[in-house]
Amino acid sequence: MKLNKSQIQDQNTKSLNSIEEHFNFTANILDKKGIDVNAVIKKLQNLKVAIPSWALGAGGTRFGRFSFFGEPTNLEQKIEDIGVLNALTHTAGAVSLHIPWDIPEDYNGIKALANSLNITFDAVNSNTFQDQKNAKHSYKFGSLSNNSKDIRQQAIQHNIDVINIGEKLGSKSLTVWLADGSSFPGQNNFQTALINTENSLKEIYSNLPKNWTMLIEYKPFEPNFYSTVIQDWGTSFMLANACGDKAYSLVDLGHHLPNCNIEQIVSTLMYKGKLGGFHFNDSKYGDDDLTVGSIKPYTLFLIFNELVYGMKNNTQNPDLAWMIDASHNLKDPLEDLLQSLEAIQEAYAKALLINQTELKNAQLNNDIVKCQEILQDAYRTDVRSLVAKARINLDRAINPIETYRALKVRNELIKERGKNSIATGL
Ligand SMILES: [Mn+2]
Repeated sequence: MKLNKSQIQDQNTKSLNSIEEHFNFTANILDKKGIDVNAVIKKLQNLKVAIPSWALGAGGTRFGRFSFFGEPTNLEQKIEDIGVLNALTHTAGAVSLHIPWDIPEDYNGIKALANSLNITFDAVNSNTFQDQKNAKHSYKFGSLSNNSKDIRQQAIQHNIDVINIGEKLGSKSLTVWLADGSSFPGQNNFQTALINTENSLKEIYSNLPKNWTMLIEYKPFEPNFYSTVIQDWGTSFMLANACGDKAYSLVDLGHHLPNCNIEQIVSTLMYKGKLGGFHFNDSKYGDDDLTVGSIKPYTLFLIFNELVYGMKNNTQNPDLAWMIDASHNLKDPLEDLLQSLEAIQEAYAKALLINQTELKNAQLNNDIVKCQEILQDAYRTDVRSLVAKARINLDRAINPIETYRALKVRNELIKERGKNSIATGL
């Protein structure tokens, strides 16, 4: 299934006049506030968010998995699905592969397909949280932290294999999320597990190609429920520093304990030049992997405020690898991803409206009320027409979900793939 420009433009004609009216109204107000609206739109146009290969089919919970009609059954179909998202939004121009779920069989074919849909290969993700088919050793009691040298070596080698796969596709970074930890007090020696992990990561790091980076995720709990070896940003930061200049921390929004101030973590890591990647999702209780912005949109905005500040002021921090890391149990995954992309663009746009000079002055004057007014004035602005304008400028859909539905994309996918197709993944 491939969408072409004329199909999208046909749909756009229905709402073009009203969106232009809406845009002119908003742009006029922002203009009077001294905001360069075109610069904001340019930034929105340039944002590229990677779609993870595991988010295109139905995701499972600990209790069950309800598959979705027309799921992609192979890597080619997953990339075609991202092509649909990209045709509608222009924001979904990258894929992040999970190995071994998505090992390409035909590298040239996959590269040519991605290229034809303007999709690049973002970070590759290793997996040592599951046992692989025919593996000699089990990761039941850990991988990079395992007490057994042979098991650690198998996990290290897997990460090196993932780097090699990524290199053939043009990826430039490896993301490591480690599920290692313990579920009961006394099960693990914390220091031994940490030392083993640090040494394993250093060995993987020494195998990184010259222009690659390594992104280290953290998470406080799950699948282990008592301790996780890399449980917080501090541990990730410490390990990244121990590895070297090409290692960075990766913030996943769902990987924090409730009420954690994620925006402050983002700020600190950017100041230290160590924020390498970002995984978007939303959650209420734990690592729920829900649609971006569906539960805590104001928090998302505050995080974007720090990201925008850091991208401007922290030249010591590299360009960020943006990715959606979500799972879909109930919604059509493509519709959910469109909602997430929209939420990211909206939060980014609102953060770009914050008058940083005024905010700085208010902070220096300890004018707390004014500080809040400045933030909330930006947050309360309806930026939907700006986000739509960014898409119109690139021949993309004014309303991606409406267009997706009007063009009956899911029906077409079911016709192509059948009702009982199942995507690889958990
Ligand atoms: Mn993640």
